[in-house]
Amino acid sequence: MNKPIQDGNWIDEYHNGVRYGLEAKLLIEEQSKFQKITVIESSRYGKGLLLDGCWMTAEKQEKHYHECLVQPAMCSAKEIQKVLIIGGGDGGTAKECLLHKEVEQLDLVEIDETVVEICKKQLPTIGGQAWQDPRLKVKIEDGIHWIANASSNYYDVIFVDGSDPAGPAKGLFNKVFFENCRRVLKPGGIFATQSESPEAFREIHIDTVKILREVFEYADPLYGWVPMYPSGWWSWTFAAIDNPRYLNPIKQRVIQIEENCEIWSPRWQSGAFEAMPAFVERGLSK
Ligand code: SPD
Repeated sequence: MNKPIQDGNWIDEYHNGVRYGLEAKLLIEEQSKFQKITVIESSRYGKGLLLDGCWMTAEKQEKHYHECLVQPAMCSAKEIQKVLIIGGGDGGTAKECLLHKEVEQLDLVEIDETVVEICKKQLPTIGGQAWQDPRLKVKIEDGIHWIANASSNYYDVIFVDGSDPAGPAKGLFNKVFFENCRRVLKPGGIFATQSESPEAFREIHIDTVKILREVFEYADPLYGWVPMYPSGWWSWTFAAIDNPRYLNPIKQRVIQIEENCEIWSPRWQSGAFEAMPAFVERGLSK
């Protein structure tokens, strides 16, 4: 992480001796208070964002990631009036949540104001109409401190849409943080977090699922693909208190949003929850 990312016409994320790259032009490189923010333009995936040299999103990739984080939770939680996003400064997670008309309050707590400003200007299609939606309230604060002080049993759904566990996102993978999320979640609610790649971040992935299983009564990872991320093989983990309701999308909610989805569908989701690789299954049972 944090190595130079430009090599001729290529922009790469370096991770454990492998380069994950796109043929692209560098548009912006800015050091914020927290991290290096890079915006590029590629012919394959359109404009994209990197934080500290790691791929975050791109115009023609974002649905691969955001739908898989958001729709299993939003289509299955008992209620979805009050929703919280920690991170998610590009607006993609908010856009997916706001497809649901039942949402009344969507709070987005992002540590880095510069990420929000740059994404609104340079990558406006990722957040789309979410930035103008009165249900969305953006709070520029450290999500880890914020959740520690939030009221108990308040949100129906909580999303953690952070970057990799280094720099400002490191604390988004620890037990105390997850315990606070559980406390703030209503009993019929669903917690969802990106849980890294089972290939490129094997230990982090397994540890994240294990910790979530200690903190919540139910927690299960779902596997999909975000081709621009290290290895392309990605995971999101869902957790709940009263029952593993994230496994069962509610038909009426699905009908409202399915036309907007490129990847997610109830059929895709049931396969993706079943797709746990054998080494993860073994790792979780140790
Ligand atoms: N290595 C990529 C991890 C990125 C997770 N978050 C992406 C932010 C998209 N909203």
